[in-house]
Amino acid sequence: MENLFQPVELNGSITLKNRILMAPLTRCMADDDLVPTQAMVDYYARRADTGLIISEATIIRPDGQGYPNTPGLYTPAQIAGWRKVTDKVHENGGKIFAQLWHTGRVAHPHFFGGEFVLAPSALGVEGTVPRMRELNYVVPKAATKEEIEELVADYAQAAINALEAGFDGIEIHGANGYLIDQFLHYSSNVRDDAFGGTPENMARFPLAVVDVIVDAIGEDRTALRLSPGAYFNMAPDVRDREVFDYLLAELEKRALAYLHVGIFDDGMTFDTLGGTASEYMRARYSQTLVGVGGFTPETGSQAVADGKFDLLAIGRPLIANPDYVAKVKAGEALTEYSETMLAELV
Ligand code: FNR
Ligand code: 8K6
Repeated sequence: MENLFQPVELNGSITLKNRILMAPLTRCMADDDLVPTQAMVDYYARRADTGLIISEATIIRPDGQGYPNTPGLYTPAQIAGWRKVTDKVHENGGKIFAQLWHTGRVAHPHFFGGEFVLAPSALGVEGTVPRMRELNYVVPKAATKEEIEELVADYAQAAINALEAGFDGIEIHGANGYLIDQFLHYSSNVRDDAFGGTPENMARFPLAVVDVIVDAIGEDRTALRLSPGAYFNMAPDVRDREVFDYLLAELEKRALAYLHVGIFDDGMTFDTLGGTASEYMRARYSQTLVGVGGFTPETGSQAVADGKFDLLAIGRPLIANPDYVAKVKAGEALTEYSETMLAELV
């Protein structure tokens, strides 16, 4: 597993001390103003021996919220709260990116006192907000061109706020059926304007977000997570693959910090992709790729050795083992994750 412990440069710029990343993990533990708490400072600080921490998904503005107590990055108090997290992580020798989030059609007006939620098209999902079973998802309002422009600008502002809060960079949450992913799939995007109908149009909003953030904070500080296989809050469509083919070719022309596979289990194969999500992305993207989803240190190390991806993100095992990196280095047994661990920040 030596290869996991070698330092690595993110596209020639930011140097990480090892190849083990903390995957973004929503914990719903921010305070009622969506400000990070002291418990969150301690939780992240304990994991600073990973090569890079990716924060839990953090909303860019109020109408992006789809879960209780998820942190934000749009008020001075939220920025100040995150500053405490990033300072401690840096003090402990770590690096941390903020994952920027808007949940689109799985946002809920309950959280922000609004009248509607925005999405590419007025197509809702069945079901209820997790942990809030009384709240049914609503049918979203199709965003107007002006609303799309505002969203792009708000992503840029959140990225600027992230740097002000001391983050080393940002990862755009373009995965798991949230707003950006909703533009990229035919089952959630039936627009007939410049943002729908063709791969180029469906990739327009995601690429506009990437480019406005690159302009604001630099490509070496900008990363993106994508779920080409629709599997969460999303129904697959055979045509989706062309959209991701186009998007990945466009991303290959840029020099982002990294691209990240958004998946819970990278053992899943998708008929629409002709294999796993990481295989599909690796075949189309030659720069720094982060793999994730069901890996152990052994299988992750092997995948890196085989060139399947360059960096390994670890999610649930890092909830169960704050000292994951030290344990793996020392060859100690890892504590097994269980969902009951989500009740508390350790
Ligand atoms: C997640 N995951 C996730 N992904 C993401 O992009 N943003 C997020 O905020 C979250 N939140 C989240 C919370 C919890 C409790 C879990 C279990 C997962 C997905 C996560 O980053 C990762 O892709 C999966 O957990 C798979 O990796 P592991 O856990 O098998 O190493
Ligand atoms: C990004 C927000 C996440 C909020 C908490 C999620 C808790 C997830 C628990 C893990 C199990 C999810 C499996 C979903 C994937 C289905 C694959 C067929």
